[in-house]
Amino acid sequence: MLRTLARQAAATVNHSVSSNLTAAPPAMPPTARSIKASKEEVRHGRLSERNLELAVRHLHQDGLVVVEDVIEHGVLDHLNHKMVEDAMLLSGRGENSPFNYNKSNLQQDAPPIRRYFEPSIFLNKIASHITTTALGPKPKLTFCSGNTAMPPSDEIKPQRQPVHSDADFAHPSHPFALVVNVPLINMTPQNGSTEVWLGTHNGSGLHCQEGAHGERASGRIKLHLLETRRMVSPPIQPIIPKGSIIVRDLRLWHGGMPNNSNDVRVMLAFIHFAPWYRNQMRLEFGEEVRPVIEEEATLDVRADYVSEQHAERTYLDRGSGNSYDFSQTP
Ligand SMILES: O=C(O)CCC(=O)C(=O)O
Ligand SMILES: [Fe+2]
Repeated sequence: MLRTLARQAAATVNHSVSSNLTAAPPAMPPTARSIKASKEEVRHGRLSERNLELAVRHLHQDGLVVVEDVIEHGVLDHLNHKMVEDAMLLSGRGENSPFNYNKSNLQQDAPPIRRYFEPSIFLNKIASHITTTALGPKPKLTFCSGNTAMPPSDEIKPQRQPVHSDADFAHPSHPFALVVNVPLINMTPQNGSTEVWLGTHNGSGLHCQEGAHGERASGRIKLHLLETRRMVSPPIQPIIPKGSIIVRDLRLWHGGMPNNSNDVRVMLAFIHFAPWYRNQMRLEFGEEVRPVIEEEATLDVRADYVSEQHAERTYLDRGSGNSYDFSQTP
């Protein structure tokens, strides 16, 4: 009986995926939709009603939207300088580096101390305007990290990740989490712009995946589904100008790509979970970050504080993507 119910449930979900998969092929290759924020919008930390409508529409339809001209370049450069140094250090740990799927893609946290905690990056208001509109007021911020695509070196041969969903656990079939990505430099196919499979958030779930959470290669999308989906809407590697934010549905199929440039490509990743979603992770920051976070009214930031020295000493030992738990309590 239970088995039958489970099969029926799977069939229901599969139906929406397959209708998604068998739609007529588009005349044009898909493109990531982007919006340009005006100076006014950035100053007020809010998009106009028209741009906000576009942002939520693209998120709904494609599972991804880019907003350009949101973050000032100087603050990105300051953080990038430090994170590139850190990336070299982490990468030097080889087998013990916090890599996701392969050693050319590292899980990398930003230094969680006041000197690098720039609110326009970590608590970006345009990003929150979009996520609060899509998910409801006060999304929980419980994940604050980054993905670094390493360039070729004697030790590192850049490799692509398998196409996967970061939602590698049983999850709701309606939007529950949005990833805010902030690349610290221009992101292009040459330096490993993330491959994205637009529209795959709808109807996706565990039934599309192989590799359970906790395995090194978890959340991989089944190959036959990729082949079918490719006929409808092939994957793309968008060009994302520095200063942009990307908002992506956590369920979207995607994969880190080889970085064949000479530059380390750091892309920060923050997850805004819907206010009703009972994710239990917590962030850790140095004590001097506390006043900045306590002023934050739009997001529900779940954080603990330690001395700045302790934060600085320990943040590079936090582990790879699999040490995080994006699921919710019952
Ligand atoms: O680095 C990227 O472009 C994406 C990395 C990623 O998706 C992951 O590690 O889960
Ligand atoms: Fe991922």
